[in-house]
Amino acid sequence: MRRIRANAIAILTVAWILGTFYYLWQDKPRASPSSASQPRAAGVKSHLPKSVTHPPRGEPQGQLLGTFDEKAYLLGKPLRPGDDPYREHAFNLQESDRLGSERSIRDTRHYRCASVTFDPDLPSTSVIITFHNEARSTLLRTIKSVLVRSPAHLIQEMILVDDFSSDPEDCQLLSQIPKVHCLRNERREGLIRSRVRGAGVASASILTFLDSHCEVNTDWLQPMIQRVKEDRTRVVSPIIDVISLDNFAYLAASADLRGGFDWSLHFKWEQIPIEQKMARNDPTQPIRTPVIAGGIFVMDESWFNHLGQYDTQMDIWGGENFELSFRVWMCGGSLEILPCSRVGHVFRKRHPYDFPEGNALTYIKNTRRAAEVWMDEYKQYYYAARPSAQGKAYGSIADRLALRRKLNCNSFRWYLENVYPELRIPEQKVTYSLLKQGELCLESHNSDSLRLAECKSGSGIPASQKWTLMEPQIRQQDLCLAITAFSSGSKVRLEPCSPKESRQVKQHFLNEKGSCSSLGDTLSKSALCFRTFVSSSSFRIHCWNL
Ligand code: LR7
Ligand code: MN
Repeated sequence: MRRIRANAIAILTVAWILGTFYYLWQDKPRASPSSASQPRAAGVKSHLPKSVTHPPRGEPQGQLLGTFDEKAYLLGKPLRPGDDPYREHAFNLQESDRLGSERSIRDTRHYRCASVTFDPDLPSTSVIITFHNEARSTLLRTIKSVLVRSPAHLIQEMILVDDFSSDPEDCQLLSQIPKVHCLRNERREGLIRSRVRGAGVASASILTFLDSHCEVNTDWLQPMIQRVKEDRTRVVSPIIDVISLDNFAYLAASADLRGGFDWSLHFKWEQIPIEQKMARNDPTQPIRTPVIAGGIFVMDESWFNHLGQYDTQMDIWGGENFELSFRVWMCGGSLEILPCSRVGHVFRKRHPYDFPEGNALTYIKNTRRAAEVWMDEYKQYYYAARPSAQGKAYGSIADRLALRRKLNCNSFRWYLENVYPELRIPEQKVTYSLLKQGELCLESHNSDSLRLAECKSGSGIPASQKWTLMEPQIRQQDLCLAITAFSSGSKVRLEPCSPKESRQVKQHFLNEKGSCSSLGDTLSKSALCFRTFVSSSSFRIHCWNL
């Protein structure tokens, strides 16, 4: 009996010593934060717990990767001595390779997140990662971090979409990892069509999108799946931590930010409005966001399909996050950032890949499509902020307009009033126009009919002769010029403005033969001269059929 008790004490003592050593080893300081000036890095905050994330205890590491030969994969593409480590990927490849495929990172969540609980029966997700010429070490770390830091039963599969990278093996070899599938595009498609392709083969009821150079943090997945399970119309993102592109240090991002934009459709992180910040007494609560950054989010699969996936005529990179964000909000859903979910991302200063149509033109095409389909009359501010977009090709948007009609979505004005009231609307220029035919001017009569009357000038111009060009309509207060039918010679009348009414689009009135390039031109009988006063002394002239 005494011997048994002595043995038990000895075993307990050894276990205690080993435990202490493990604790001390686990808690040793990590690499110091980089000096890279990342916009969102808030530095390591004092309230953050000191713990670091580790693989779940007892998970056999060998089994996670199956037959996949990690060393051979990474050594297959070494950085050659003397090569610029930033050249190919716009981050320090040498540092990334040196780190290996897995490392401990600081748990950057607010400490209260650790006690949040989740439903025991959360549904599983398909993780979709598209990439074009991603570095092997960052891609593998993205995948491994998901496998190691997610409850295994929540990861149904990981779908890699290789967007025509130079080396097909970058992707193919990874499909030896259990749950990992690899699809390869036959030609470069860009991230938007690639994601739609990946989503098309996903078998789980929830989709999770990730960039190809991420590292997910402790319990990143459960908060997002929980919110989407409760309400499928929520589209949720984590807080996106910063992985230094120079030394790959993992830095906590501020938890007080949301996604915003300016009128040129340039994404930016911005402070949560002060009233909302004051009202936040629980740091684990979701943050409503007008737009998401775009790369890292979780969305119900049936909701993704119902809402029209993505605009697949957008190319390569850019703009799809606005299109998705406007669509989600305006068609009955919501966007949130969940502070208890953290995912690191390597932010870069340039694109390391080529754009077949050029970077600027591609961004313009994509954002123009988003503006034309979703921004109604407010797209004029987009064009004012990005004049170079005018006249650039953007393809047909008929399908997306039909989708918007089918889904019966709210107007952009609704979005501005209800979701993003902080976005300042540029001051309306008091520009008005006269619609002139010969010596006569178009004027409204008895509020809804039109006639030609003697032109007034200066301060004597009556409201009935003042017209405003609010792309794509010509307005007088809430009434718009409209053709009555789509045949030539159709009458023009005044009717209530409707952003969805294609008979009100100004292009219908355009007289292609009319030439009124200067003020003194004699106009044909059927042409109207539309003078837009840019300032008191200069104006532009357009021609129209009446
Ligand atoms: O032709 C391409 N094909 C691709 O598959 C070009 C890119 N890609 C892949 C690429 O390998 C990467 O995995 O698409 C992903 C995004 O491209 P990045 O990482 O070069 O760009 P980014 O980090 O600037 O991307 C942000 O903006 C994009 C706009 O189209 C997308 O929405 C990205 O998903 C988005 N990334 C994030 O939101 C992560 C957080 C960064 C921020 C802000
Ligand atoms: Mn990225």
